[in-house]
Amino acid sequence: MGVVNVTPDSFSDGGRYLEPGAAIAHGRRLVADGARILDVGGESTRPGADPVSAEEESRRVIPVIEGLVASVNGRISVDTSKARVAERALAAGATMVNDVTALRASPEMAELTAQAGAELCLMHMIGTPRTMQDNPRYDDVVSEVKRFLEERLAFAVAHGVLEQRIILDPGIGFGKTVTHNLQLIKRLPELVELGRPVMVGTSRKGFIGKLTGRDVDDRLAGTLASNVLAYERGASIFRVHDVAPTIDALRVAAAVADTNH
Ligand code: HH2
Repeated sequence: MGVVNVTPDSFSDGGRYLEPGAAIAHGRRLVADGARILDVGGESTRPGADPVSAEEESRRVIPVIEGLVASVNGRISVDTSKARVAERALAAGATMVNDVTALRASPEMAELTAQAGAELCLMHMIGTPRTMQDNPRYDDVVSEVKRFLEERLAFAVAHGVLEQRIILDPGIGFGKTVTHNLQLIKRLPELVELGRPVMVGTSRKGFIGKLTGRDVDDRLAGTLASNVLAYERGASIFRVHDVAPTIDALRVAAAVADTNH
């Protein structure tokens, strides 16, 4: 999954693709690089980010989704927690909703997604982007994230979303310390046990910066390592900014996994 951020303030590429033409060209490039899904977002979720209105978020993402639907061969996901934005994105041709609040911000998102027959990604987060990094605590982060995702999965299914359309995501960096993120990657098989595809979004995130001492523009090697380790532990969707190198890394990891002794 390639990231298309149509925002002025995303943590790694804010402001770069705010103009629709630039965002569409970027999405087309990511698909040419091998992305099968593009995740289009109009509101940053970086720690402390300011909320955006549904009108402004739609104004950012809808023209980009329309342009990508018309010009790329791949699934289009909308990264939003707002039902009004998701509704317009689905009408414009998106076929997946990526909701970092896992339907808690807009419970009506479930029916909307169900009616459209769209895929739905449910992600774990503590609090809101404004507050999530204020001293997050867990007794056991992996069991707590697992329990949360299990409950959200049941909620979505009870509201009509087909179980086979649901993807689960531990929410790397969303209300987690470096150690929490590492535990979630290390024990990813426990989340895979829930029986749904697991997506991970480690790309360029703060924990990689803390481990390597690298600035946000220089975290590709750390990002590749985290995705290969997540792949080995059963992740199947990798949300990244740098698609071509990620595909190379995963090809090598897959070849090792598939080789005969
Ligand atoms: N991470 C970000 C945004 N959306 N969605 C899911 N499901 N999982 C993630 O890990 C995830 C996500 C943060 O990355 P980015 O979009 O680059 O930054 P920003 O939120 O600042 O726009």
